[in-house]
Amino acid sequence: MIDPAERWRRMLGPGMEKAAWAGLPSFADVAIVGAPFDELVSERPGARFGPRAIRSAAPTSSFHLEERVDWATELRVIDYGDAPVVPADPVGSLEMIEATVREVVAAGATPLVLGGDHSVTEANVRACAGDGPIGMLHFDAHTDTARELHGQRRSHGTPMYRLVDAGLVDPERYVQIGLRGWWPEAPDLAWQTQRGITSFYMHDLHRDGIDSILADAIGIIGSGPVFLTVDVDVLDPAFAPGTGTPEPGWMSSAELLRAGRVAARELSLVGADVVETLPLTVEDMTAVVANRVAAEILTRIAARSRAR
Ligand SMILES: [Mn+2]
Repeated sequence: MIDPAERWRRMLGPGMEKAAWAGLPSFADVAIVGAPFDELVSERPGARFGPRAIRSAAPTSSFHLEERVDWATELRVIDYGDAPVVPADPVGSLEMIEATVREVVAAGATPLVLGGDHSVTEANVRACAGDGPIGMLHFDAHTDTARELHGQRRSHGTPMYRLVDAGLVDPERYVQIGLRGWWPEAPDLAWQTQRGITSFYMHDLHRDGIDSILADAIGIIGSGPVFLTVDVDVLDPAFAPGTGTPEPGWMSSAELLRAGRVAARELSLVGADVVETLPLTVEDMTAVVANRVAAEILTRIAARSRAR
């Protein structure tokens, strides 16, 4: 059994060592990790409550009607609990998130991280990328590739710049889907183009449809290792009102669920996250959608390992 309190003492307390019996069981295929962290948002705080809300939004069954896959019986999935974040310490908290995800990777399991604001993706990818670079499939209304936001290099608007700049994400194998709205501005977009990042805007999605866009994205990313990051603000606020920086203009829950499923089926995922869920109420609709995206990813990881 895992005792989260023990982890807090071990990772934060001076001189505290991991007990031999503690840590991640090495027999898990996938480990869920909560990253209850929102210190780096630019607008609405509250995504720290996301992991708990997504967990409590779980359906009663794990059998996928359309896929005929039961991820909970076909995969060995454990909930590894939350990373030991420290209130008001963004740098320390992100280090703790990275360290927790590293434990999962070291045990040979695939991490599925529930955020948390989007800055946690930097920690997740640092843990998953190895020597890097890896590919990335990124669903978001925003690029999150700013060099700085409000003068800050660490922000939920900068993780993708930092990951590409650090050589951990290969820009030629990095695809963004769902962009729209009012941010970022021309210089950041020029940087993206110059680095070879592929961007699909909402008008591309309207014109070509999600299946066509996904096929293009999968072709660009190829068969190498890839991290899947889903910012729920890619959904229209009509579907997911509980998020830090809502942006009207579509996409639908149906498209995102399908995208999560197809991506996890076709790509070699080394990790995934679902971020920016800011529950408005205990039974928040956004948490329900975020839970289902995570379940779609698990379903296809299960089907892939069945095929092996
Ligand atoms: Mn984002």
